[in-house]
Amino acid sequence: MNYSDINFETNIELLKNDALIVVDIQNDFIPGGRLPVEKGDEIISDVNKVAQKFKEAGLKIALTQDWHPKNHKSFASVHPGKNPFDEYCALGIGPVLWPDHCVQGQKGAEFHEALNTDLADAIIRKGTNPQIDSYSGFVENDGKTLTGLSGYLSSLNIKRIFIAGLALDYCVYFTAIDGKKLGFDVYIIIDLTRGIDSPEGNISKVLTDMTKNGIKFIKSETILNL
Ligand code: VGL
Ligand code: ZN
Repeated sequence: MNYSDINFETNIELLKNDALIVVDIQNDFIPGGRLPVEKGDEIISDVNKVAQKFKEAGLKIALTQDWHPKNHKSFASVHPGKNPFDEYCALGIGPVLWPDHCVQGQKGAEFHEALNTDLADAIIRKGTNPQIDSYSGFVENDGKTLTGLSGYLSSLNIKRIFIAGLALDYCVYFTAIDGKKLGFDVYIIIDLTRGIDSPEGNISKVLTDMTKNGIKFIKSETILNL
């Protein structure tokens, strides 16, 4: 499935049980960083505008932050002989290994300076267990350990989540899938995402999978024109 095959929801209003989730807009995922997502910088100014809309509507905004201890098991550098993007599968790690990225306390783990973090109500850090990755903002890659994001949203009676950020085929995708499994109505603001596409074809695969799972897609203009 290509971007051009997406069916967009156009009849959207912001409602009181909505929240915005902004995934991993951190220096290491932006061109110049250690795990750069191509054109990742292009989404930031409109993410801020959408966040402003949510704020004006009195709605919550949560950011996720990839936040790894150094020597995280997802880093190729901790596996002798392995290189970034090599295939590797272990419980909670894989299907590929990554360059060192988003190391706790380092510049690469900070939110990009263009992102308006003042608008955030909550920041959820993930990937903090050295042995287990967390692509999803909700559940670690062991499939069971919660980050707390679902509790935060549920306690506020949030029913519908809108997701933007990086990377489409990893953290955005898994956040969307888990959000849906946890009972939220999930919308991806597709033009406010960019993907890694590793292995090649991964973006196409996740677009198909999200569609099959009842995740919906909108364009940022639909929100910005409200
Ligand atoms: C991500 C790979 C490793 C992401 C995080 O934010 O999509 N991808 N860690
Ligand atoms: Zn990571």
